[in-house]
Amino acid sequence: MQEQLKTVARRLKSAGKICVLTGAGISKESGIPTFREAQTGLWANFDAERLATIQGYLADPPLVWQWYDTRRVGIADTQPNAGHYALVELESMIPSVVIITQNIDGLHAKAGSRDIIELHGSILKYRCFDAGHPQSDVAAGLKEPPQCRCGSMLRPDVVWFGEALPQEALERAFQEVGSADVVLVVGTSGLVQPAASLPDHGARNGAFIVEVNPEETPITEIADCLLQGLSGTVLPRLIAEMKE
Ligand code: BV8
Repeated sequence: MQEQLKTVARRLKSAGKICVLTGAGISKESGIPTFREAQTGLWANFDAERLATIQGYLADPPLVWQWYDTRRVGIADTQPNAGHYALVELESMIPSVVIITQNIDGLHAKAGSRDIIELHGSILKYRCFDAGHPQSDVAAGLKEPPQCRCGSMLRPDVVWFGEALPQEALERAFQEVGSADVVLVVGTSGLVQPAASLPDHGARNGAFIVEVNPEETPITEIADCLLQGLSGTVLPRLIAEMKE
C-alpha cells in the first residue's frame, strides 16, 4: 500500500483538477449505514429499491415517509469523519477539486467542502409531489406526508430509482470528470447508474482513476489503482504522503 500511496500522491500533487466520486462508504465511519446495509431492523424485510421509487411512495406514502424520516433523524446528529475532512484539506492543496456525491446525507458540506455536486439530492430537503415546491422545515416524527401549501403531499428531495437525475448536476458531473487529471472513486459499490459510469468516462478522457474501498467493485477493473482500505484511514494517509 505504501508504494501505491506514493504513486497516487505524486499524481495528485501534479494535478490541476481532481474529481472525487463518493458513495455511501465514505459516510459509514460517521455511523451512517451504507445503502444496502440501511435495510436493517425495522426495514430489514423491505427492499430499498422498492421503497425508493415513485411507485413505492404512491403505494404506501406513510411507510415510505417514515422510512425517510427515520433515516433523516439518524443522519441529523452524525458528523463528518476523517475521510470527509481529508477531502476538504485536498481542496487547499490542488487548484480545482470537485466533489461529486451519490450521498444524500449532506456530510461533505458539513465538513466544509466548497464545490459539491449532489447527484441524488438531499434527505435534508423536501419538495411537493405535484409542483416541486421546495420545503425545508418539516417536523420529524410525522406518521404520514404533510401537505404543501398548494395541497400536494410532500416527498423527500432525493432521486428515486427510475427517476432522472437532476439534468444540470449530471451534465456538469460528466463534464468535470471528462476534463479531470485524477478521479478518486471513494466508497461506492459502482452498481447504481448513471453515476457508476462517471469513472469510465474519466478514464476514456485520460484521467488517472484511483479507487478507495475495502473491497473490489466493478470500478476496480477500470481503475489504475485500488487503495484497499477504509476511506477514513486511506484518505488522511494520502494527504500526509502529499506533504512529504
Ligand atoms: C435513472 C437516493 C433513468 C434515494 C439513490 C443503466 C442506465 C441508467 C439507469 C439504470 C441502468 N441500469 C439500471 C438502471 C436503473 C437504476 C439503477 O442503477 N439500478 C441499479 C440498482 C442497477 N438507476 C436509476 O434508477 C437512476 N435513474 O437512471 O433514471 C431515467 C432517465 C430519464 C428519465 C427517467 C428515468 C436513479 C438512481 C438513483 C437512486 N437513488 N439514492 C435514497 O437514498 O433513498 S441511489 C442509492 O444507492 C444511494 O444514493 C447510493 O448512491 C446508492 C448506493 O450506492 P453506494 O453509494 O455505492 O452504496 P453501497 O451501499 O452500494 O456501497 C457502499 C460501498 O462502500 C461498498 O463498495 C463498500 O465496500 C464500501 N465501503 C464500506 N465501508 C467503507 C467503504 N468504502 C470506503 N470506506 C469505508 N469505510
